[in-house]
Amino acid sequence: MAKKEQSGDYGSSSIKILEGLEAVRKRPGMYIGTTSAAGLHHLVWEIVDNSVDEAMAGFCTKIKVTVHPDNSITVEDNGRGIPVDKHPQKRNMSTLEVVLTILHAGGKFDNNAYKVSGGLHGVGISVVNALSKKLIAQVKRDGKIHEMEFSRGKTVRKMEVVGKTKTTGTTVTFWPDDLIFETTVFNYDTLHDRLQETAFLNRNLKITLVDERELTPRTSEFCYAGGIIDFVKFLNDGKEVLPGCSKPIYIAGKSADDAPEDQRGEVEVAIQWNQSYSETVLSFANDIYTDEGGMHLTGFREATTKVINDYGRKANIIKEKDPNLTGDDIREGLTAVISVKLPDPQFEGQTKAKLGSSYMRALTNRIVSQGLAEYLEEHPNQAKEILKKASQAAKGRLAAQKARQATRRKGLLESAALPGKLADCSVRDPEMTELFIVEGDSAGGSAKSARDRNIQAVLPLRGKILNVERVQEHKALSSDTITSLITAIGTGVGPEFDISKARYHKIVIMTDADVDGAHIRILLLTFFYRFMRPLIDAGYIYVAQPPLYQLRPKGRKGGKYLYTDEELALEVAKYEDSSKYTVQRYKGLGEMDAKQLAETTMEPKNRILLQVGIEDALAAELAVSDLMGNQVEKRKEFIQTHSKDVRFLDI
Ligand code: 28F
Repeated sequence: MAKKEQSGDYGSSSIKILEGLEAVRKRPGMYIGTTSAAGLHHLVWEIVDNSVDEAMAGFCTKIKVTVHPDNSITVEDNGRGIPVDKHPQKRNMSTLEVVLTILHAGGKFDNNAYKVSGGLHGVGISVVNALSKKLIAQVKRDGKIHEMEFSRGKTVRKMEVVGKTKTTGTTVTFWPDDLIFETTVFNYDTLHDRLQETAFLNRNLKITLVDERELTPRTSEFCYAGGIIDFVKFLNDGKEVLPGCSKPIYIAGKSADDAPEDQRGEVEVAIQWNQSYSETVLSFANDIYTDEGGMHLTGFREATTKVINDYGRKANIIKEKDPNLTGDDIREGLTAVISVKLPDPQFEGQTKAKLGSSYMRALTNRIVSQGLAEYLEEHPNQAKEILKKASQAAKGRLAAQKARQATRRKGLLESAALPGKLADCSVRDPEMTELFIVEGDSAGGSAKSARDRNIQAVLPLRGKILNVERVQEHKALSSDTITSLITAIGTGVGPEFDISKARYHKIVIMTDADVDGAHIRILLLTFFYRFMRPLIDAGYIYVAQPPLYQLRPKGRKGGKYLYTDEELALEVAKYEDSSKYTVQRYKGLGEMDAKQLAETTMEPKNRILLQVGIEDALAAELAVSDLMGNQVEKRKEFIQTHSKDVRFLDI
């Protein structure tokens, strides 16, 4: 017979609750992915997603996120307020306490609303509670203000009424636990970009972000009456759209009303082509960015390719004898946002960012086909522009095929001759070998003499490399620099890319520490991101860290190498005055002699390489298509270099 639950005593359910939250604290990565900055920000997404669920259910119109000076965060919504009555299943606990202390207790609010789930699919507020050294929840409901306080998931203050109110809503303030997180400092841009995206995906929802950490608080407000139409306009901001196509195409639909629960869904899509050559199609399922696409994206692609080819043939723009336009031709220059909502989405893929619910393929296909066909019929001028753009893309594709064949042929003809500039290494096993990409011949010279010629190859690049984001593929393939990179790396590009053919498993970008070097690094990263993305995902791409300074004590030869301004400040602080030392600032790799370059930047035993990874796929996608497009002035490092500062100690 189950022991009678006494409130306050440690009945079985309280122990279970503690075990649940202990499990979260023992393996936080299982619930929020990492305990790095990304995991820290997941805490915010979990809380905000609950408010968004309340908005989707139709009861919340405003969400406010405040970063306080101590890096605690408050999220406040004007929804109904988490119920405070006794929970139906857990008799001696309020629903509020259940939601805050029992894993996955959020549950679906009512079955006709969709539950937005956070990046890791809705682990719920209780996880945030477990990973916060303090959390205060406040509910305004039934004219009263109710409050509870927790520490690391444990209740420190039972629910009490602390005041009266005429409004309703839920407010959660939490202090991330520095025993758990590598960093507890929130990043304004990360919060800004994600909250803006959430506002785009939930039209008319007003989201405010306030950062109190500066003397004058910094506020951003997002509210988009156009929803994903405004999202596409934002993505195309600064880009030239097709003539007469200033208004994105908007298509929306849902499953039949009598569809069974496991076949229900809503689809909305906004589409607008620009004159660029790259495609930016962002797909979401229940507001989760599906970086690996899935059934909704497949349905979208099938529909657009078929409808545009059918229209082209019917309007005799595509001639009888012409082959069909391919999906790539049609999507060149396409910016689109696909947002689907479904009751119980199935996610797949290694980062669980691929929609597996197979019925969404047909549903998305049906809705987009119908909507796009109608649009083309009603807008013949825009239809002509879209077909024209796609036909130009087809010509470019055929030219790229020829250029790739030429690259291959050139390679074959000159017996796979490697680019003249490449100083290759003698070891053939790619697991062991490294390719250093350096800018210009002077750095190339010192790198060639500094390297270990058994396992280290050097490819000097002359001058700026082409910004591949802004040209068609065949143009990129006609640049010597790009083709020398492709030939040296050996994997091929685009459809022929084969990572097993990589000639090195470490490809190190070693550019000067100045603005020019940063620019070359960005262009190289754009090239790898657009043409050899699997190399980044596999962790083959690195950035070398040459020293910025050498501090030499007076009258002594040699000295200490310093890699950051902070390191310099710490070293200088050790001297009572500056007459006791000199500092050399390295502006370019060419200023170091071979020995210095070897021991500071190239020798595996004590160099520092930063591995390049895509920590936030959406941020990288937006950055590349936005920053690397024709907005020349907005250049900034876009792919997260894991500042692991991992010294590769070759054991
Ligand atoms: C700052 C974070 O968490 N807002 C929330 C609600 C509203 C309801 C609710 C939440 C447990 C399983 C029902 C109110 N009235 N902001 C938030 N607002 N949870 S979380 O219910 C959760 C219960 O289902 C709510 C009527 N129905 C639902």
